[in-house]
Amino acid sequence: ELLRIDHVGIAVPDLDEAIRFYQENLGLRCVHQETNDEQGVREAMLAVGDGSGPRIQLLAPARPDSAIAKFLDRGGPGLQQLAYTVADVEAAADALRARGMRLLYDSPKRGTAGSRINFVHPKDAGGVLVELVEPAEPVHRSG
Ligand code: CMX
Repeated sequence: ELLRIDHVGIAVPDLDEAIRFYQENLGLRCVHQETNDEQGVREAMLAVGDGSGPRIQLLAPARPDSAIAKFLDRGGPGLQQLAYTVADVEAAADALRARGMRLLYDSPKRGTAGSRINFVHPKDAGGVLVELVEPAEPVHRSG
């Protein structure tokens, strides 16, 4: 069950430059930054407006063999993924597998801020890389 949009991920070549661009030109606010070694990314989460809605995630490659480096090599910067919040990433992945979609990982990996994540292959989701995010904090279903 997909509860809401968690974030939209945008691949960028230079994280600091992209944060500056979004802050100065679009008025977004950087609320979190980290490096995820397993995913090979440097990333930032940006809040829009009052911050209650989905975030914009900026993703820059931390190594040349990473998924983001490959994405940038292929088509340059741009929208890379659409991420949904789920309460239980294993259950959500199982449900999508049962509907014939390929999940990229057999078991969840670590995402932003201690979340647990998996992805649907873009070829099985209409050309969109779909991420499932189970936040570290339990999810409130009412929002
Ligand atoms: N969105 C849409 N389509 C995509 C895509 C994307 N982000 N990435 C690749 N594709 C398409 C390619 O254009 C290609 O299509 P064609 O065959 O028509 O040319 C096809 O998918 C390639 O598929 P592939 O060879 O199986 O896979 P790639 O080596 O290109 O890698 C993917 C794609 C999705 C498997 C890889 O990017 C991946 O493992 N992603 C998950 C991890 C990730 O994205 N990490 C960074 C974010 C970390 C985070 O969110 O915390």
